[in-house]
Amino acid sequence: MTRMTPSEAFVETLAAHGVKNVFGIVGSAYMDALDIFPAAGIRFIPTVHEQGSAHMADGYSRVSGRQGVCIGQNGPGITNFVTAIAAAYWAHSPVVAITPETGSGTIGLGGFQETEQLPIFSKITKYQAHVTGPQRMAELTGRCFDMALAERGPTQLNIPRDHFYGEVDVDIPQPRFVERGPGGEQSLDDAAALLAQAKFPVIVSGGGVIMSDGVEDCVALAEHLNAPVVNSYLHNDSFPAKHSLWCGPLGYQGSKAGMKLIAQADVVLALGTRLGPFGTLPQHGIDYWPRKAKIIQVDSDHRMLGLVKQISVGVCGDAKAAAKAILHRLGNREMACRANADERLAEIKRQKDEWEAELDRWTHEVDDWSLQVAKDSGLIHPRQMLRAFERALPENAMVSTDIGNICSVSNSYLRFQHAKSFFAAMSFGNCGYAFPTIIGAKVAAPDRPAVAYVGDGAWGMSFGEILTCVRESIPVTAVVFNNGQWGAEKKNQVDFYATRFLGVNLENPSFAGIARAMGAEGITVTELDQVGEALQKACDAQSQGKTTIVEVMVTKELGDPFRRDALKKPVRLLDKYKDYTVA
Ligand SMILES: Cc1ncc(C[n+]2csc(CCOP(=O)(O)OP(=O)(O)O)c2C)c(N)n1
Ligand SMILES: [Mg+2]
Repeated sequence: MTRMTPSEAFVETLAAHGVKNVFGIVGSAYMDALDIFPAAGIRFIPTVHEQGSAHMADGYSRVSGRQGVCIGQNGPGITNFVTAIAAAYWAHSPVVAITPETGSGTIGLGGFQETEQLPIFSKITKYQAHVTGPQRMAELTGRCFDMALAERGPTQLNIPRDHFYGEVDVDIPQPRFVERGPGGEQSLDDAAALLAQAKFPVIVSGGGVIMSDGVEDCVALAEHLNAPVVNSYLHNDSFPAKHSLWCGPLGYQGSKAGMKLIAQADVVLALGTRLGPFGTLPQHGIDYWPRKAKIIQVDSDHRMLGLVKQISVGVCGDAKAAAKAILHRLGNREMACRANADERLAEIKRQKDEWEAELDRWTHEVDDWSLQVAKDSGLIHPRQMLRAFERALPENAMVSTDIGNICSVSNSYLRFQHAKSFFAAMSFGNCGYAFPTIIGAKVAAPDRPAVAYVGDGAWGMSFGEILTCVRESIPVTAVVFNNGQWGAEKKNQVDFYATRFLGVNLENPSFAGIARAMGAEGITVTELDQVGEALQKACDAQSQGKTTIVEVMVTKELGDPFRRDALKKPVRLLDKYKDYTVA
């Protein structure tokens, strides 16, 4: 054991766990530890808002596969983390939120910046540690790091601020990696038996495939089965889009080809996916989930097995290891799907060609309201812009997307060749996710082009972090779709509230102008043929350390809504409100 201060024990444990970057805003609560970050080889990246810090930690972790770290001042600095930690929870991101707390000697007296910090995060973390005294600083710091990776989600390290001071004798804990296996023998045998009999097997490749670095194994298994592969919702980078078996994402604004193919499945292998409810709802009017098919679900969290969809076989295992083990079991076995392989391959091609042709034709929305607002606007349709950006994106780009109508529609147009390239706001669905997340991703992968897609409403929530890009030389590109509205919510007022618009129209300044005033580059795109050059210029500028905001002016038309399933036509019983029904 070595004698050191608890601050030293804390910082040494961060270093032992490979921490190179910590996102946060300074605060007296942990300044004693912060002071020695540089000597431990840790870069402190100050942000504009703690929500940004935690999203950056999320983006960092999603690219690197390592823990992302954020820290802030007790009380308000920590409550500012909440939304982003909830987002990281649903993205399965191993974020360690370090939350210095009010001093242990005065807690409960209602002093300065005091709130109980553990209950707030109890439902959005996988593990919480409270440092009960200086002696346990190193141990619990190490445990939070190990737990974040092992449990695939955020953990909280809560440290009463007085515990940074003093002297302790400690051994610095080294990282403990938990090796995951493929799952139980019996369930893997059962899975292989079902696949061997399948006449129309389909694979759903989920986030677990990405997190386990299992894409190659998923490809090998798909090729053995000649099975179409669909991406689970917002995991478009879980299978290479150029592969002939790739059929695109399920879920909101996903691929009709993928949906029509999975609808024909007699056996589905759901690999590394919890089959989240939002990602498997009917879309484009297609109720594609094959209720009669046998479902094999592989997830490393046993609580996800059979949670949302009925399954025939549940494998509690790592997606990569399970794919390997299943392929090994299929080895030289007789496969029912061999007999009709040519037909199925032809069907895959037919469905994909049809969907691509439809996307090519589908340049604008065709509902009455959309046609009306787009008619004389002189602006470009969002779908056309999205198609143009799809073509212009560099192949190794990382893309984050926000929550909004245009960002959601982009799901049809985002294709990736490599895993760890797509960072959508996942099931928590908070506006303001994409921009700080791509900043964190860029810190983890500085050589890759980093692009965020953001709606103008969500941009208002998050553009402050341009200052972080400029001050800290973290060059990224944000594509801001300016339609002058909180479009996704406006769509509900179009569909359900007889176009009684309330709180959805936005008066915007020039976002390109604001970017320039903040020290970044700003480009305004009004024409389709400007997209390629603007994105190229913005990505090139990243190699010169410059952040660029590409503001894209588009019509107000709106694609299908998120939640038709969750809204009802308004009913009013009181006279006073009788006009507030459907026109
Ligand atoms: C933090 C947060 N607040 C509110 C919402 C509800 N919401 C979902 S989409 C949306 C509109 C997004 O507007 P914008 O970013 O302009 O994108 P657009 O829909 O216009 O493409 C809103 C307000 C949310 N998801 N997250
Ligand atoms: Mg908008």
